Amino acid sequence: MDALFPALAAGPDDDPRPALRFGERALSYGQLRAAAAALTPRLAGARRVAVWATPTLETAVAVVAALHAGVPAVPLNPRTGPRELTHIVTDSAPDAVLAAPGDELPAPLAHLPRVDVRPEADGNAGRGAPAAGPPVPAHAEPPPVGGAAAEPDPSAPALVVYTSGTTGPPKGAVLPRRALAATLDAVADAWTWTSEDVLVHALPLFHVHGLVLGVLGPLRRGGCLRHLGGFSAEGVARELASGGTMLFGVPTMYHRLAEVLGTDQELRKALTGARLLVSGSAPLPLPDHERITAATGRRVVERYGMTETLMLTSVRAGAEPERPGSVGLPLPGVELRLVLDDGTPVTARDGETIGEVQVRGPNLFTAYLNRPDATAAAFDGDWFRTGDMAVRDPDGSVRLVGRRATDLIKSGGYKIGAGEIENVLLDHPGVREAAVTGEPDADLGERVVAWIVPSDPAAPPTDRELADHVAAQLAPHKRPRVVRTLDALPRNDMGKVMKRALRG
Ligand code: MCA
Ligand code: AMP
Repeated sequence: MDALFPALAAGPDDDPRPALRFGERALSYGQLRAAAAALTPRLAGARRVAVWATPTLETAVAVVAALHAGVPAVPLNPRTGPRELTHIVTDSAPDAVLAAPGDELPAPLAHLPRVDVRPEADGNAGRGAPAAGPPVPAHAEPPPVGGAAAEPDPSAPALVVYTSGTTGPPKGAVLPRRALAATLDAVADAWTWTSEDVLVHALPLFHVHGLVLGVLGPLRRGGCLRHLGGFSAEGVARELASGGTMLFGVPTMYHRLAEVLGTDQELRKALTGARLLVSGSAPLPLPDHERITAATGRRVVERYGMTETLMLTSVRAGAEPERPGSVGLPLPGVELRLVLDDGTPVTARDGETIGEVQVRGPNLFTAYLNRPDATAAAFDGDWFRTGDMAVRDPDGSVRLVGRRATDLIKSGGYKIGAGEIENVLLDHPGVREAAVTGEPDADLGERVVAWIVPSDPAAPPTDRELADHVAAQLAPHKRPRVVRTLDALPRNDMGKVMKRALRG
């Protein structure tokens, strides 16, 4: 724990600065240390724990406590439907679920022992009361109750984060402690991120962007996080105008800010005054870049990463990228190459030759949980294949130009597999055939489009019915935004659906 969060070990108990603030609720470093320490004895020896990852203080405390106990945490999207949740819980087999008291947990979690997380438990004014309740079932010899867990090995798993692939259900990327430390130090170097920084964001806490960069990042620096609970331009303006120094967001959020900047004086002032605006998870379109720069004089810094690799490249704070659309240079410690289809590495930095991005470094995941086949397929020797296609400019910076797989959709910054949605649509009695594609969308980057052949052409299911069906089984961000009905799907001689022929 000390190795991951030196400030949490060293912070004086009476340092009044908040480490974490969610709305009106805040914890200082001393209080966070006490809250995590109160939970640790209950987790010690568990093989894995799930965290009901609402955008709250409880989630941050739960993850810090799990890291303290040396127990890998599996963050769960609280809006995940039963089908996907059952898969994740069966696959990751957690020994317990950590949640805020009073949060109602759905049926797929009902069999798990529950650990209530109480950040402000009585007496936690820097001391911490032991959490009530029995310890969760142990798989390893726990350390003595109340004793500090020994610092786990840097290669030990810290988090298991589920991420969608082209087909089948999401896979759990096992992220070692070393990867968290390496990526957070690398971006700190690129962004001159220090303990003085106050990060503002509204990202969900069940993905790398919001959880690793957005919560563990400030804690590793000894700085501060202010989480908005939910995204709004008003919240961003308020927090940046009152001490926030950095903003993290997905392009959809920056797009929504750009939409209102012209008329929102407060927001314009707040963004102008921020030290650093960082976008990632998907490409930030040039018109949004330009609108923000025109209104504030600030350039949004783009960085590129992946659940499996954490952060790979970034434009450095204060640097002017050579070409628009650049995601910057490989971060310290990251080795990055482009590879042609025939396996030849690209040596030219001509801004033209397109190859697949392959990477290696201390920032990488170790495996997909329970999926040695998928893990092996993801690597070319010891290079991880990202599936992203890019060119390199003469200064070495990377520009992403597309993805190898057409069956992966990025909507609102979420990665969505076409296959998982197709399988759910096919479960609907009104659907005979289904294919899912992504279409450009000014707000979401891409929107999910479902092409269906109805079982009964005279009475096709409504768009709303299908969207609700997917939202309920998987998660709301996976629901189709557009449904198109066809007599038959276009197929090639092999019977494979020709998705490139499906255009609106
Ligand atoms: C509408 N809604 C529905 C339905 N229709 N709910 C259920 N069933 C339906 N049929 C609801 C939505 O749930 C939501 O409710 C509201 O209508 C609006 O939905 P939406 O259009 O999706 O917009 P949004 O909810 O405002 O979301 C935009 C967002 C979000 C805030 C930008 O997409 C987001 O948080 N994205 C972040 C993704 C992210 O963190 N990605 C990182 C992974 P309600 O208003 O109640 O919510 S990538 C990563 O980690 C790598 C490492 C990287 O590089 O970063
Ligand atoms: P995820 O699997 O959700 O972690 O998403 C990772 C993917 O998001 C990458 O493989 C890229 O395709 C995409 N991505 C992340 N950051 C950027 C960025 N700054 N620009 C373009 N695409 C990005």
